[in-house]
Amino acid sequence: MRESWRWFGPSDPVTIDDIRQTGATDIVSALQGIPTGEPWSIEAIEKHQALIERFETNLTPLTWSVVESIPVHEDIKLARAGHEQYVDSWIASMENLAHCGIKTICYNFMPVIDWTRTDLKFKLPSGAFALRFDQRKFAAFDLFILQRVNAEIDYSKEEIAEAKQVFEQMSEAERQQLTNNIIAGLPGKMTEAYGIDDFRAMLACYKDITPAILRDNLFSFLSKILPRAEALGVKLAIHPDDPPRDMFGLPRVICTADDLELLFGALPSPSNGMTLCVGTYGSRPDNNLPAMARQFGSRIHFSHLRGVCLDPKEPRSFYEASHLDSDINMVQVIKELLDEEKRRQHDGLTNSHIYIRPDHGHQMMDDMGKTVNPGYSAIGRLKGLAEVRGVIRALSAQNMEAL
Ligand code: DNO
Repeated sequence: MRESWRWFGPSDPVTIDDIRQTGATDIVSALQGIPTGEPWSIEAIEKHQALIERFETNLTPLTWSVVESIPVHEDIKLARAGHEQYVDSWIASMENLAHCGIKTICYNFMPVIDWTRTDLKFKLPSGAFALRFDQRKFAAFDLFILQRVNAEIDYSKEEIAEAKQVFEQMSEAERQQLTNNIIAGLPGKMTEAYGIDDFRAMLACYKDITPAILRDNLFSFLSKILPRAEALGVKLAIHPDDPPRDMFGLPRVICTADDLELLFGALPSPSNGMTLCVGTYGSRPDNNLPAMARQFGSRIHFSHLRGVCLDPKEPRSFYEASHLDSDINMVQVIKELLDEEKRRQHDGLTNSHIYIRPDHGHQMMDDMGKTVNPGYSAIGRLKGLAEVRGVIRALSAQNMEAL
């Protein structure tokens, strides 16, 4: 298992020297300043790499090993005329990254929006803040702030009444905050930030795109990039749709084990892999995470370790819990990943390790007064990493004894 840590570049309040102290060995990063659809040049990649891999004797080295993410242009998702130029750019970025030795690439295929939360400061009983997705607030936004055309079709009468009540109880500032959280974006998102009119216009572009069409467009994109990825030894790791279900009438096609079976069945290339985002898949009660880790073991190149607690009364709502204390059996998930690594070693595979990172953490202690990237403050992630590291060490020691 290789412990990695996401770094958002020089503007990230958590610096590379801070990260060095966490004990993580690998960095997950991206060139976020480059507009979607433009290729990442070797020069730009090397410049970023030099910030991370700065060599100084007596300093523990860090390596930029995983890209999260190369964004996929909306024209590719829509298979619009002329989208091939964006596929070529994506391939060029991948080739240039491989040239610089970076061969694990996370990406996603969520239309219009990336990961979505309604609350960025949900207060836990401990006093720390967590990220939360509240289905009722989401519905209030969709129906009464965005006023999406035909949105009512997606909700029951009771849900609409409840959302109305939520909307009416919100202050103007709270409505604005909710709007920003949902459409202006969270750190690391791979889609544009929108104003409300642009957002409506983007949603309209997808009005005739069914899940089957979006899936075809994903498969067609992959059929163009996988042969090159395979030749370069690049491992692609698709990130699930977060939350894992259709939203705003937009189709989302990487949400469940069935979706993954379709993906790997259609395109069995060994480069066609996944990010096991435990928290994302785990925000659906019908996803069994340890079982998925086992079933798709050989496809997992990267894993976000994080847990969620679902609201028992409304299982589409959840908050991000402590890494080991959530609705998901994290110890069992980690055990499955370690077993997969053992299988790879047994089969003589050179790249047997799986990159893991503590995905999100609570905003706590000293970080509470600081400006942080929501979900990406230092102390909460450090706690998460330390907890999962303990599990990894304990399980690995047990494995050694069993030999
Ligand atoms: C959130 C992340 C997402 C993810 C992208 C992957 O914390 O999991 O931003 O990086 O969706 O492409």
